[in-house]
Amino acid sequence: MNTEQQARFRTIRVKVEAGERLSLDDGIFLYEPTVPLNEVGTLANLVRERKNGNVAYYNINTHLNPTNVCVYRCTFCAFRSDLRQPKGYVMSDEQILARGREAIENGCTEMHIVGGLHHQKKFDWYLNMVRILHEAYPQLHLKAWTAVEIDWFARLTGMSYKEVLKELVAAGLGSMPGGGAEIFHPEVRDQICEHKADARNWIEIHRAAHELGIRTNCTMLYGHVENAYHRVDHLLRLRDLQDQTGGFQVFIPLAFHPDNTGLSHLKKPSVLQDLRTMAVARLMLDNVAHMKAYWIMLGIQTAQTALWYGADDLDGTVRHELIYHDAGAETPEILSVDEICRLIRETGREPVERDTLYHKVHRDGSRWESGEPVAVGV
Ligand code: V47
Ligand code: SF4
Repeated sequence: MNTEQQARFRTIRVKVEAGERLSLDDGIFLYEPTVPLNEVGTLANLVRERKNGNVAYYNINTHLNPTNVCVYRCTFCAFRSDLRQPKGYVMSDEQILARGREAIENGCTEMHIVGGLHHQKKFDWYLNMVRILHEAYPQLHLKAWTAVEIDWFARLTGMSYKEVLKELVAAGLGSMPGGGAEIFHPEVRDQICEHKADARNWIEIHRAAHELGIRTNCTMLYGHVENAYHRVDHLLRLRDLQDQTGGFQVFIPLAFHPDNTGLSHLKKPSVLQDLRTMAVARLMLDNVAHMKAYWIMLGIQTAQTALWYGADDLDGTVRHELIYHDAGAETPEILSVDEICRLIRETGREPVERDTLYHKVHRDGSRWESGEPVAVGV
């Protein structure tokens, strides 16, 4: 760093130490490669430890992608299929219920459900899936449907976002995942997913969910055609909504995986970019309690390192993940509880099992119950 940059960094450090907010320009500055990653990481770790101490959270979860057939054609997506392509599939109710049974037998507390927007399936198909799973396995928390899917259901039915969400909650929906956010700025969004829900739709759906008491997650897909300005702008839009509602539980930066996508000429982001993005996000999103290092897409070693660059959560044991594995992720398809705890301890952090809503999980043999909310500092 030159002298001017050193002075700028000192000002940012003072702000972070005092718990003051960083600006758009501060965030863009922290992305400059000449600002040492270690310094940004150390600042992010300060906030991480202030909020979450030495704990690293994980959960025991499974994924369900009921169909990969999708009307949209996001250029970054390797998972989707056309209606008549051989790789297209639609799961039956029996297959879906079998996944629920398998989840319970394996001690899962959560099922993460997202998929394609099938050309011929009505809202009732998606709604019924939530209902049958919830009726059969009421203890399994259903974290289901991204804002892109909620927007699609509203288009299919003519209902408002809140009406759609209320029906899903009545059927058994527990919370919403953070997917579909990609990059909000239209300069990027128009290039990678021009047809699906835009930034305004995404934000309004999460606002509607928060107003109904539904907790949600938030994400950012980085490492493709966006630049530092687009990333920090995205984080600030999330921070603004969080100021208004407080409904986001965790932010998950999603590293782009190019294999088998319309952007396969791009390289996947480097470990340095992964760690810097985690750290800058931790620093900008001062009002979000948790940062998730999603090991499936970061790779295990980067996810472990990220626990010292702002992250306090490794997501879960995960079974049946398809979206990243279709796009070239080389991580295993599942980690055992022993492995995930060992990986956390290896970093010097203390593993704690949480449920989807960030309550501690207490286990007694094959039985489990959610306990107290995890403590989060300011
Ligand atoms: O919206 C799709 C991303 C998202 C690729 O809320 C890709 O706890 C990288 O949102 N390379 C879906 N990313 C996954 C998601 C998620 C994952 C884990 C936890 C949670 C949570 C949410 O996956 C999509 C898109 O942003 N995605 N294709 C790809 N080739
Ligand atoms: Fe469809 Fe989602 Fe893939 Fe976009 S990211 S093409 S909406 S499955």
